[in-house]
Amino acid sequence: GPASPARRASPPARGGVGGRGFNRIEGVDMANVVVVGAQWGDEGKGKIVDWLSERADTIARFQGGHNAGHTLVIDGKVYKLSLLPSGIVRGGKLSVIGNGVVLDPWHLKKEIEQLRGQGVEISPKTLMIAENAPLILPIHGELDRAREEASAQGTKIGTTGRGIGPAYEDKVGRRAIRVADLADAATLETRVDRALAHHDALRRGLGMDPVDRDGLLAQLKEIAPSVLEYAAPVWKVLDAKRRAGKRILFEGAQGALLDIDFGTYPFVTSSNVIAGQAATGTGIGPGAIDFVLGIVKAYTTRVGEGPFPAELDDADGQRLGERGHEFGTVTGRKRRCGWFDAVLVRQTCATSGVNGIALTKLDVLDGFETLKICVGYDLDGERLDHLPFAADAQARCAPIYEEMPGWSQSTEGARSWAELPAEAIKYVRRVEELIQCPVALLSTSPEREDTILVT
Ligand code: 2SA
Ligand code: MG
Repeated sequence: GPASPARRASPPARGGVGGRGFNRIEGVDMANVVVVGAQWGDEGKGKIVDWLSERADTIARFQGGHNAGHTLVIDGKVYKLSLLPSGIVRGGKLSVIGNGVVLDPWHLKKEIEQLRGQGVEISPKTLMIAENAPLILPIHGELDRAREEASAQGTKIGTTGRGIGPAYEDKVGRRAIRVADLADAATLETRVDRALAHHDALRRGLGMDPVDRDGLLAQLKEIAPSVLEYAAPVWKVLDAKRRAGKRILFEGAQGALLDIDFGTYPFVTSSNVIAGQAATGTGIGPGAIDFVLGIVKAYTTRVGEGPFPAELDDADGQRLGERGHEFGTVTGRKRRCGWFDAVLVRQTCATSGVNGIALTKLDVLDGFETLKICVGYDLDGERLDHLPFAADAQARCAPIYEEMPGWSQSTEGARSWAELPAEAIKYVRRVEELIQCPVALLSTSPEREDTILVT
């Protein structure tokens, strides 16, 4: 299998193969691949997903909403996506938004118009949206932001303010308005009334005005055709694709440490982010997933609040942020930076069943005299090899570091192992060992060609 220890024992392939394709990654070819961020998001999924999407027939989003932010650079053109699957910018692909996504119809319309303005063709043949996907309404964003503002320091989540959490709450609370509901005026009214009975009570508690029911209904009726045009039974479409042997790429957003169950709760997003969600978030069985690719940055970053044991607030952290251009694409927020935390990545590789990782932004570590890797936590004198769930314990976890010599040469743009200094190769190998998962590829710059495949 792709993760077999025997394969890892062999030395790395010499001589890069440039950007010629993923066909040389064992297990990724001929497979339905799930791409997940294995840290707190911003691991560099965009480039990898774009690369893989070229070889896929269908690209599916399965969780999150427009809180994601993928930047794609294709032939020198920059495309910014936050809701639509990355495959949309490549012709001849089907892009689907699964039921696991929370969909803001107004944002959808805006993103489609923006991409069309850049020459991207989007039609119901190239974009399908699950009829059972719940909607994000303006009231969800309002509630999200009002709660954050009302929260005392220490309890703020640092959300993107896009209404993600409140929309998922309504889904689980069985009062969401779903894509299919837009098609029938009577259903829509019933659903809106049900949702507002809840929201008006909440808003009163926060000192907000009640929702303008008729205004909301009018807005929904106006936007409905823009969504319904793309509505489809996505599970059925994917089932047919699967039977026809078409390759499906499942595109994750955020990162596994933001997972609602396995992340640093409550400082998480409101969806399951881990790989299993690719199945429930689209309506395909787990057996359809052949390979899980975890995207891992060579150090650690986090946006928003919450625990971060390996965080640096010194010159090293500053340097990682500057060299790595660590600012969010969605909100422009400065990201918190720290050393590579092998404990957390080992954990996310386990919970997502990662078969291989793509290690990104190695070049950001160029020039450090000494590098540190977090290999365990000290909790009140006891050594832990995982992050406990209890918040008080998490807060007291002190990182245990292992030091490695850095390298002075530049690895930026390296396309083969031969171009990497020995210390960089050692670093990569140590990462593999510690996370108990093979490195399937190494990305050394945002350019697609600057990638080393480990075969
Ligand atoms: P929310 O808005 O309810 O999902 O916020 C809850 C927490 O989740 C964090 N969050 C993110 N952190 C990093 N990246 C995110 N999205 C983009 C991505 C990032 C980008 O997928 O790459 O490039 O802008 C993302 N989305 C949510 C958020 O900071 C809160 O801590
Ligand atoms: Mg991002």
